[in-house]
Amino acid sequence: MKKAQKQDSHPGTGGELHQQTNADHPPLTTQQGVVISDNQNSLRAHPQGPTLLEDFILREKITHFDHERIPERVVHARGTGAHGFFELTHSLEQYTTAKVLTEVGVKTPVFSRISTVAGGSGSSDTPRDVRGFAIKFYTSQGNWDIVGNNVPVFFIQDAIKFPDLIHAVKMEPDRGFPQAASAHDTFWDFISLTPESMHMVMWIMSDRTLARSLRMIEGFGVHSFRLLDAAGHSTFVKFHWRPKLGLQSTVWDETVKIAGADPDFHRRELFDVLSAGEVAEWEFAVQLFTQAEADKFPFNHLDATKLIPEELVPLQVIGRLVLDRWPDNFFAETEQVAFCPSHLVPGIDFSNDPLLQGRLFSYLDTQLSRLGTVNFEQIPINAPKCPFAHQQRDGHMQMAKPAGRVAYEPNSLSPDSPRADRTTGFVSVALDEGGERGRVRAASFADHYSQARQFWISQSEPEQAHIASALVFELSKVAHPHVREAMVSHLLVIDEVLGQRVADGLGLEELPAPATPAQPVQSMLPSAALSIIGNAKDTLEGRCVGILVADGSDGKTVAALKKAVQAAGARVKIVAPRIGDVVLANDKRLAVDGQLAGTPSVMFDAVALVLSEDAGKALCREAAAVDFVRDAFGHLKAIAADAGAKALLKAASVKSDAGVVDADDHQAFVVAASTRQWVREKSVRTLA
Ligand code: HDE
Repeated sequence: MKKAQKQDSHPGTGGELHQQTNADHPPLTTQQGVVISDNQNSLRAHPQGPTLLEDFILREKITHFDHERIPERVVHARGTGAHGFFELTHSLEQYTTAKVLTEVGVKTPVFSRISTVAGGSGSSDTPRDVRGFAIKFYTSQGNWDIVGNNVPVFFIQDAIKFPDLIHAVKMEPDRGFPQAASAHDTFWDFISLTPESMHMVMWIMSDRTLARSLRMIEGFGVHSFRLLDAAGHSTFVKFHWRPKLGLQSTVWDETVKIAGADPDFHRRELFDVLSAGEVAEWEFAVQLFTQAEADKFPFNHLDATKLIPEELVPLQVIGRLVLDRWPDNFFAETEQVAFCPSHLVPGIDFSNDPLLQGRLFSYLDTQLSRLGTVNFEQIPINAPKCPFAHQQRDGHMQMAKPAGRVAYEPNSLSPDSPRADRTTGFVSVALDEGGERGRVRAASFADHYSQARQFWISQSEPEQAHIASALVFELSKVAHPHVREAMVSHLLVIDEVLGQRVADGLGLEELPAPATPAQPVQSMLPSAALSIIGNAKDTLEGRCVGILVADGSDGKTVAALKKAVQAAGARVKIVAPRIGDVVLANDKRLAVDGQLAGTPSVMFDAVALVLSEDAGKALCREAAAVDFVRDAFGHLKAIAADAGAKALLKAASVKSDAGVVDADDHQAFVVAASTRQWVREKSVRTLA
């Protein structure tokens, strides 16, 4: 029989340890290919004796284990990756020779890694943090990496400040904490002394940094790049990608609880949906503009603390980015993937953004220390998928076997050795860079507050309250009063009301004087693209609904709710006081996906409570059940409840509103669950 396994007792084990052998399994070998006879016992002088140094099998296994870890990324250490493709739907041939941007219909394979910035690789998925969003396009002309973020601007204007920024946000060096959190003195000290970061501060204090799902964030290349046509003419370009499921964030209290309930919340969801055959999808767009147009912008587009409002340069959708396959091996792919903004293909070029210019050096340098060898490009996840040939040789971990005696160019000894090609090769834009050198910054980089104000005035009322409250939360963790005050003086310049609200939240008795901007703050119109709520989709697609049941629940109600929710594109999980099955009122059994105490409602976008009267009453004495309902209400989620669940609603102090519906009214539940109940918020928490 195929599955039959023979159990051997082993000499020296007294028979209490058993090794399973199976004729269908391949033999276990050493790295040298020698078949191992016993993988449970090391070689010993006698049953009570010492282990022998001679045991090369033990030494090989443990030596390899000892070296399993590589340095984690200096920043962006925690990340999640997936394979997929980029499909061009609209050609940019008028602007570029890059085939990836001109060959409509071609699906270019990609690998993308989405990461947090501040925490170590073992930190949780959901701190308040910018998300790195890097994409490696394996194009037919070589690898092209967009190493972007989920926020379109950055903290600083010049790469020389990056180590200071990261040192300030990471755990403080004397104490080794906090992990993955910006709410501490050194971060806000640095920020309060860096006015150029004010625009970014607005973004990170907004709910943009509290992503509900990696499938519900935007992506931005941040810097301006150039597209080059065959004649060498260049057009500036900014890259954007927007989630098909719409933007969605969690509320702060929910975010904090998710970190405890499931530190792998984001990666688990992506794993689950990709494994179930769903995909993550973004529409991929560009903003294109010329130097002449850029000269008229009221800011410098080479300054990465600025975005180009969509009202000024509209987005053109040119394709779609789809992630559809989880990697086979996390370490080999997600950990070893090495992104470098310097990886470009012909037809695309850099701009003079001083932040980008510094990055062009940093990434290759950091990969050398992280992956340990110049040959990291040969690791399968990093190698191009198009033909490549060069004269680079040797180095640690050379995996290839380049043949022949010629490893140089020009040569006359090898007629088929590779040669440079002027017609298809990479060309840089021809620019006159005349000017006076120096450690300088353009005067046009000096306006630090206008776009911060534009961001603030573009937010809806609940979003403004979240930003003000996030600032109060973060600054209340700062022990130095002068740092808190310095931040309030910046906020007063961004918007007086914002500054006042944060000052009130911090209990400042006297308002500090507003900071003095280097340039007058420009008056700007709100931009619709900047609000999350304004860009959320009222949909249940891609979301997850939890149904709380217990023994005696009505099976028909559960089945009908499940059907309606699934028809709206969401997943359903059954939660019950214990794992296994519950016995429904009709004596049928229903499989349970999550045990109540380990599956709080923060895991879901909306919840339904289907309980018998007895179970409803019994659960009123169960803190996990009361919290399940109270949190769903407090996190502004829709709640469907049947008659038996009414007692639990009461125990959780749930007040009736548009988001609390009858379990039989599926239509009302789907509508309410497709959004958050923003109007409820004022009744459940005090915001700044
Ligand atoms: Fe990075 N950044 N960065 N960065 N960055 C790294 O490279 C750096 C910046 C971004 O999933 C490092 O492999 C400098 C902006 C992402 O593997 C390092 C500056 C943006 C990732 C590095 C910046 C990013 C990194 C650390 C200031 C958005 C993760 C480990 C000039 C446009 C990629 C590594 C992945 C990673 C340097 C600023 C995005 C040290 C010097 C702006 C998505 O090379």
